[in-house]
Amino acid sequence: VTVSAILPALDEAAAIATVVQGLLGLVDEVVVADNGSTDGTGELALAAGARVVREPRRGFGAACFAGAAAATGDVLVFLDADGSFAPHDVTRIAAPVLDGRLDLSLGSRMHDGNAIAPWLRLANGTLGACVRLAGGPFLRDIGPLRAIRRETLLALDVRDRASAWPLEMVIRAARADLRIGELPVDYLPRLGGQSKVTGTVGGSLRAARQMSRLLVAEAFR
Ligand SMILES: Nc1nc2c(ncn2[C@@H]2O[C@H](COP(=O)(O)OP(=O)(O)OP(=O)(O)O)[C@@H](O)[C@H]2O)c(=O)[nH]1
Ligand SMILES: [Mg+2]
Repeated sequence: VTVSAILPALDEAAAIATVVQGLLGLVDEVVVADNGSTDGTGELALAAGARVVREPRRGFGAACFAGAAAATGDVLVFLDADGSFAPHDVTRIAAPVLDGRLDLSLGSRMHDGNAIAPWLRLANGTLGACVRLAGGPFLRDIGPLRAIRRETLLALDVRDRASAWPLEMVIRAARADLRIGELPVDYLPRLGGQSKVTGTVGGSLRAARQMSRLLVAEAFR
């Protein structure tokens, strides 16, 4: 069984080489899905030993999907490209999928020791409750670090190509009665560069709007 790490990346030149190098010995393939970076992220990733897939269509989900489509591994592990996750947690999150205990393994950032903004905590608590209402397990976080078999993911047919991609994956997995579990993971400050999503007001509002829209659509499905 082979594992591909997938890193959606938009202008992460300050972090990408370190993140790629930290993963190279741990997984079979590191795929960087470069979402139109203009700061040399793609070139740096290639030089660091990653496979680089270019996805011109903007959006977190578009990049994740392009990475998944191009990956050759049986199991895919998604994580942010900014250095906010530790390589040892990538191994820990992949393990339950590799040994067949879970279909979707999630990293939860919501535990003591991690600096989580109160509103991020609130937002993820709310999303966890929504997943519960959709028939899934109780989750403390809907975070980006997660592992799933490639075949399983493609069969879920996740449609969102922006910030609701991670939430939609979890809701579809719950609806399909897949085994979903979460483990606490470290959440580190980004290694450098600029925040695009929850570190900015505009990015947070955009993500919140996209996720609310998805939840409404799913409620009527
Ligand atoms: N492909 C793609 N990736 C994105 C986009 N926006 C953010 N990303 C990537 O998604 C990951 C998460 O984005 P961040 O900007 O780190 O958002 P965040 O983790 O909520 O905010 P920070 O606290 O600043 O790290 C990073 O790897 C980004 O490079 C986008 O539109 N397209
Ligand atoms: Mg980040």
